[in-house]
Parts: sequence; C-alpha cells; structure tokens
Amino acid sequence: MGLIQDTLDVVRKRDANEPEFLQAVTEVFESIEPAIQRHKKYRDANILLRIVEPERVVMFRVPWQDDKGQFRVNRGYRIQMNSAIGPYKGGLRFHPTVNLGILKFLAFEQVFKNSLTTLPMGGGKGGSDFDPKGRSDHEVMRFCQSFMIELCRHIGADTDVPAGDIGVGGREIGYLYGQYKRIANEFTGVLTGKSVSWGGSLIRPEATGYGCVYFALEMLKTRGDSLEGRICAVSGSGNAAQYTVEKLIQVGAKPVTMSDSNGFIYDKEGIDAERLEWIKDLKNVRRGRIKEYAEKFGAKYVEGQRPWLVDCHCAFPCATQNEISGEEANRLISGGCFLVSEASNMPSEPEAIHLFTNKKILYGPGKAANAGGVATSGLEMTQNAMRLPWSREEVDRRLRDIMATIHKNAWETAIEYDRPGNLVVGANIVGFVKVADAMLEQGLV
Ligand code: NDP
Ligand code: 2IT
Repeated sequence: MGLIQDTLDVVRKRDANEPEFLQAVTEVFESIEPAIQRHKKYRDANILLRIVEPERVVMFRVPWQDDKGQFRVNRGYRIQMNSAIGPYKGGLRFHPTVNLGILKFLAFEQVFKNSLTTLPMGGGKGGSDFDPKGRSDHEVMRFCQSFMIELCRHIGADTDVPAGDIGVGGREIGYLYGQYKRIANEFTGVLTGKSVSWGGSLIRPEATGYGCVYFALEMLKTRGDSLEGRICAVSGSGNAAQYTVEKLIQVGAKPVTMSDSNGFIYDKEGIDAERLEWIKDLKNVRRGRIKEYAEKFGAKYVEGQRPWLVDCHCAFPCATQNEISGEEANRLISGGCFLVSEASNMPSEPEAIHLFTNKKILYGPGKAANAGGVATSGLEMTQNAMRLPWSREEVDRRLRDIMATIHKNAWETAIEYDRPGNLVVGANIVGFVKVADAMLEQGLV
C-alpha cells in the first residue's frame, strides 16, 4: 500500500543506520495494512509517520570507576517512545551490543505490547552498552548509581517507570532504586521488578516466562491440545528462560535445552525441577556459564550453536533478538515443531516469521507472548499506588487472565481482518488501534 511504503521509505532514509528498528517498524506496518486500509482516519492524520518517531530520546555520559581505580565511561539512553495511553513504561538493558537503534526497536515494540496488556501504560526503553559480565557487585553498584544520577531527572511514577531487561535483574534494580530514593527523597513506584520486601510484586520475577507458557496454552486450546509430554526447546538461561522452563515443568512438558551466548545444553531426559534450581543458582548467584550444566549432569553441550537443531514439538526463544534465522525455522518445522511462543523480543528474523505463518504453525509473536512481564509490572504499579500488596495467587490469576485476553483479542481481530489464525496481524492491529485512537483524540501529538 502506497502510504505504508512511503512512510517506510522516510524511516529507511532517516534511520538508515538502525537495522533492528527498521525491521521492527516494517513488520508492524506491513501487518497493520488491513486496518490502515479500512480506516480513513489513520490515513488522514498521517498517524504512521507520527507513531514511528520517539516523543523524546535522552542520551547521556555514564562515568564510573572500576575496582582498580580506572576511570570508565559508558553511554546511557532512555527512549520515551509514546505516552498516549499512560506513562512511559519499559525495561533497561545493560549489554555491550546496546545502541540507539536496538533501544528504539525495543521501545517501538513496547508501545504495542503495553497497549495489548489492557493496562494504561505508554512505551519506553533504555539502557547502556555497559557489560555487567565479569564485573564485581561493587562495580555494578557504582555503575548503577552513576546511571541513575542522570536518569532520575527523566523518570517518575507518573512519568516514566523503567524495569529490567537483559543484564538488569533484581540486583541492578536494587542499586538503581536505592540511588533514586537518595536523590529524590521519596519512596514511590518509580521502578518495577523491586524486591517484595520494599515494594515489589510477587510473581514479577516469574511473569515473563510464566506468561509465555500461558500464552502457548491459549494457542494450543484452539486445537484442543496441551503441553503435556511435549518436548520443548528453550534458548537463554536468564530470567525469561528460567521461568519458562519452570512453568513448562509444572504443566507436564519436557524442556530439553537451555543456552547462553556461548552455546546450548541438550538434556534428553528433560530438565527437571531440581536441575532447574541448580541452573538458577549457577546463573543468578554464581554467575557462571551454561556449559557447566553439561559437566555436572552429563548432558550434551554444543558450543557456538543455538538450540534449534534439536527435534522438538514446541520452541520458546528466551534469549535475544534475531535468534531464529529462516534456515533454523525450517529446521524446527522439519524436526516436528508446531508451536513457537516468543519470550524474547523480536527473536525471529523476517524469513522465519513468514515460514511460521505460511506453514500455519501456532506462532505467538513476542509482543503478545512476552507481555506478561510488563503486565505484571503494571500490576506492581497498581499495588504501589494503593500501598497494598496482593497475594501470589491474586497476581498469578490476573496474569493468566491478561494472557488469555491478549490471545482472545488478537485471535478475534485476526478473524475480523480476514487473516484467521495470524496472531502477528491480530496482535499488531489490537496494539496499534488503541494507541492510534488515543493520539487522534489528544490532538496533534
Ligand atoms: P537475562 O539477562 O536474564 O538473560 C539473557 C539470556 O539471553 C542469557 O542467557 C544470555 O546469555 C542470553 N543472551 C543475551 N544476549 C545474547 C546474545 N546476543 N546472543 C545469545 N544469547 C544472548 O535477560 P532476560 O531473560 O530478562 O531477557 C531475555 C529476553 O527476554 C530479551 O529479549 C528481553 O528483551 C526479553 N524480555 C524480558 C522481560 C523481562 O521482564 N525480563 C520481559 C519481556 C521480554 P549470556 O549470559 O551469555 O549473555
Ligand atoms: O521487554 C519487556 O517487556 C521488558 N523488559 C519488561 C518491561 C517492564 O517494564 O516490565
């Protein structure tokens, strides 16, 4: 369609050096074409050109001192993408590959994801090219404190509420929150993913992984199927992966792989609850490498490869963007895979998405399938505002309900726009329409 391609041309020219951002925008714009075609109001208001430009981008210097006393400098960012339906909301990523384009792609995805959750949250993302790997707790603390000295001017419980992402977990959120509190002299819900004893929500650590499995179960329900006895390939071994595996074990599935950036382990007996506890200690406390699992339990370790070589029924990418190529998608399908539920953001390359949708396997795109993390962050904000915590059961029930609603809305919208079963089209249109309508009602924003 002319307008969509014209807008994509503008973005391609303006943001030519941001390939991940262009990839995310192209996927969303091409899949919402039926809605743009059906509703003249979006064309008249040139809403695509407006929604693709961040409301605000902050970039800043983060100076810190390592344990040897050496002066170091990293680059910090916060992308405040869209606040049409609520305060900016989205995680912080600390990883050496972080740059403006990566964070813009993540912030853009976050806008539609947050809209899908049904909660009032705008979209944002931030982070730094700081690499926490191999750094002592003291170094991480000093870095977080320096990062927050600048970030604190731009955030607030009703303005912008960051959380974790790759390289930012409970430890980092603690240091960031402590520094914010010293500077602002107030105890508010300015970050989510906090510890339960000082304002965090039960189930928030579990939420991304649990939610991703709940979403898979919703997809399976449409075929009268379940995860019972299903062999599952999982990538990553961080927060999203650990709780995906935990829920898979609970629902009777058989997770057989996990990975990190060096390689993957294959345990054909299945990773059980006891072995998963060992992995949590390895990754969250000892901060070691997944290879050690193979040495400890006699499983197979494949260096330099991703888990998609393994025959499986279901795949749960939980590591990073572009972690399933077209070739790997082909391999997955020929190995018997009929379901992909994405806990990571944009894990499938465009060729892989085309294959999944053309072959009509059950495919849950990240912004729907991994929305449980940010949705539970929204529930943490609610509890902070009420100053009243909910029980584990209460939060888990709400998370389940939200994941079921996201699936239902995407499923029904795909039918409404003549793309039955296509949750990419369904989810992107649902996410887009709410934000676009809010922007139209708020005037030229
Ligand atoms: P963690 O930092 O806890 O874990 C990340 C995992 O992915 C690690 O095993 C890491 O391996 C691996 N990984 C990271 N980068 C790469 C890379 N470039 N190549 C290969 N492996 C890599 O992060 P999370 O589990 O929180 O995040 C994982 C994914 O889930 C991300 O895409 C994130 O955006 C998404 N997500 C996270 C949510 C959350 O609430 N945390 C919510 C929704 C989505 P290594 O240790 O070797 O780096
Ligand atoms: O990508 C994501 O949705 C997250 N990293 C979680 C964001 C949040 O605000 O909880």
